[in-house]
Amino acid sequence: MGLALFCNSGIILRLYNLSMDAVLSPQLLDAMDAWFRAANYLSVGQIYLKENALLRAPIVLDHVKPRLLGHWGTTPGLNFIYVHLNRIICQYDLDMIYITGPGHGGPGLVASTYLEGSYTEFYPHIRFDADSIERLFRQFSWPYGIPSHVAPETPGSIHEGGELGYSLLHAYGAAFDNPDLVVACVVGDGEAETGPCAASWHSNKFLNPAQDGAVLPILHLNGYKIANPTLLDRIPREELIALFEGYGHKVHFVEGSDVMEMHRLMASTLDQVTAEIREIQRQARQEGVRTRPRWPMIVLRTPKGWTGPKEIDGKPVEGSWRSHQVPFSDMATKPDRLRLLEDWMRSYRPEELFDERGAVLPAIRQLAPTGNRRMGSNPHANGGLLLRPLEMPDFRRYAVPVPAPGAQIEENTRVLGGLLRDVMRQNEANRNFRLFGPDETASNRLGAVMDVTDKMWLDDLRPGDEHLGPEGRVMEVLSEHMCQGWLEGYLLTGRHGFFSCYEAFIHIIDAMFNQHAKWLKTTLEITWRMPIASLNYLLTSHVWRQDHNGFSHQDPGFIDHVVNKNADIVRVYLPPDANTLLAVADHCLRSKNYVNVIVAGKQPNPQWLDIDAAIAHCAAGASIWKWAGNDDGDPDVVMACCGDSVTIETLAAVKLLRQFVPDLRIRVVNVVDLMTLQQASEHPHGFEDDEFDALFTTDKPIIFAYHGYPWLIHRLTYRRRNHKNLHVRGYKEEGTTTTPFDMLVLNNVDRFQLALDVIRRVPRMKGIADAASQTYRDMLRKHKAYVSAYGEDLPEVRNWTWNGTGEPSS
Ligand SMILES: Cc1ncc(C[n+]2csc(CCOP(=O)(O)OP(=O)(O)O)c2C)c(N)n1
Ligand SMILES: [Mg+2]
Repeated sequence: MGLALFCNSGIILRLYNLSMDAVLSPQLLDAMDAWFRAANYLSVGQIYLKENALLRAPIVLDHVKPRLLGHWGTTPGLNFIYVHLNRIICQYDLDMIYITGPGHGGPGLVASTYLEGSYTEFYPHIRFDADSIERLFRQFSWPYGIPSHVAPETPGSIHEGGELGYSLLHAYGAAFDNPDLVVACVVGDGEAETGPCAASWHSNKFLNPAQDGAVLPILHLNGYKIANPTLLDRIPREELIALFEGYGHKVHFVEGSDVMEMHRLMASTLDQVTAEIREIQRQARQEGVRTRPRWPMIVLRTPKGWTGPKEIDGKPVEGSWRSHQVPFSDMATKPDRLRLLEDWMRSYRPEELFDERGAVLPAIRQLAPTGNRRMGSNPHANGGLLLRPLEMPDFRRYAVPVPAPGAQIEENTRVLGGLLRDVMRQNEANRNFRLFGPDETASNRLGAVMDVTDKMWLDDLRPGDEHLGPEGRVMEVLSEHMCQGWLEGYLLTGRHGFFSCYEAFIHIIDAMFNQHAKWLKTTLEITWRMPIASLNYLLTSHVWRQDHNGFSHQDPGFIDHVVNKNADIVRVYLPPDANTLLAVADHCLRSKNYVNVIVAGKQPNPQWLDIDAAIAHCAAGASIWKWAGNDDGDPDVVMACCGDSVTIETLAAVKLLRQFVPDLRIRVVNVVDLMTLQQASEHPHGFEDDEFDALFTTDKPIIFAYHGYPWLIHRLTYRRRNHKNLHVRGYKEEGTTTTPFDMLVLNNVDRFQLALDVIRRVPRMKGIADAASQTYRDMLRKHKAYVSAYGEDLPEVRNWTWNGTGEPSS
């Protein structure tokens, strides 16, 4: 029969159906091994060669890339797994995607997606001929070519694997609500030492076998990282088994270095784990079994750099950390290495893999599944293709009535909870929306969602447990990494989500945010990558209202971190009240390809804008609150505010000033969309200079009360005409467990300080500056004495209102 056995032909299916021992017929075994050799050949070629791709001549220095870049060590293992997954996809008609934690094995994924034909469909200039293979080699790790990792450019990838640790999380995120999907996930044994990866094994407790897909973790125990052995390779076997059984898995070992033997072992093991996955799903789906299953996983132990050079200069390379990147270089000074490279590449017997023209032999290519079953073409790995917009209720329905500014008190995030509850309800049938949070959904006042869904929970329930259940769409686990990673995987496969988190602790995922933002930025330039839903953060329990916790919980710096990223990707909103929060959240949930950061408190807060005014304000991004000021178009001072707590403070300062210096003309500007402050040339939301000047003037003092670190406002506005008159107050790392107002005092952003700032900066107020300073010092003394004695703020602070008339009064 030879190699001409095609994956989807009846012949091969009959062949597959033989008994376990004969799972790989000699012919199939040979064909799969040929694929493995071809993938390895193409991987080495990408790392080393820019010419003579098919070794039609002996390798000379000119054929070799001047800079040898890439990672060989992990690659043969990834190639080996790929061809075996192809076999089970064909055999069992699986809908499968492949996530590779050691994404530095990029050449392997490029090679395999090339062999299966999907690469050429995305990149038509890379065809099946010798010139194309040369182009394929040359472009790898080459300026303006392709990156060395499994980056967005790589077909079939939702996981670049550059920053290690998140593969399993992405895999589970992809599997949620995708009942027919199997996500094969390679976890590097080095990657497995990272904190996020260590936590992520618990993800199996959140996978409902009835309604979610399956994840097949494959721990790639190649024994080494860059320069060291790995812990999991060196611990005793019983400990390794106990560890993963302890995480709830059934462990299958595939171990060895004899390639043919390993093919047989891997094939029979994959048959077995596929049967186990199917049985778990059958029991859950047909018999209604609701207990948490023991999902299978594979431990694949192969030498690092398998099939590569055994030794260089008397030192082991295969089976050693020395194979991690490029096993040998310095070809210019050590010409014998050209022979080494040639011998290595010829060991894959290219003459058996490519025809005269350089086309990969059909017998190899046809081992691949067809169409969207190819892992490089699976639409789940290009999630925008599957994205359907959320069904959104009209957010105006949740609006808080605001008869007059300040007349009403609400907890802003609780109002948002109503909207999220109905987003959850309206999309229940589509199963494409989930809420993520580290144990804080209720604490963050979003508990209304629990009226329509539970928190996902598969394990034991005890009396007193509330809102826990296996169908729950609220994902709570005390790991910000897990929330973030799941959500990314969920979004990347074409669904929607919302992540609420304490403001200070979102920093835990700074690095994960970085990677997601980089991924999104890159996809903007890849025409075949369809836009996905935005990653939406609600940061609450924020710096100014950490009443229970104190200094450790006070950190508004995530915003500073976020604005470093590409302006096409990041958006930051600080809605001052519930109606603006509703308008912002509605916008974010409908948006695509952004990271939206919303900062909003959960404590009782005066409401400023009715829903129509809120919509107009959010559409503008920043505007003059005429009802709060008295400038008549010609202010003495601009009092700007951005953030809910500091907006209250600004208005309180305005009230004081209007009482004590009634002829002072004050303009109040509120900023809800932080990025309006930046130049239009720098951010799509940035105001043109004229727009900015129309709010902030070109020459009047601006006292800007900002929610976070004050330097950020300077950073965003340093090129504005009136920057020289900008004075920013914000959080300056002074904090503790104290009263809400004392927090503002400690950071000099309290109403008295703001009022004093105004008096000091408006030239014609000079005459009263000394008296005002004295009054300020007296007030602070009174405040400090009171909070020390009574443990709460002064009555006039606690009971402060704007008076609900829009007009300040004493
Ligand atoms: C979070 C993180 N820390 C460090 C690195 C640098 N790094 C790249 S590869 C690697 C070793 C990875 O070892 P392993 O996961 O075992 O992969 P493999 O052996 O398959 O190459 C390290 C430390 C990284 N990419 N990400
Ligand atoms: Mg390793």
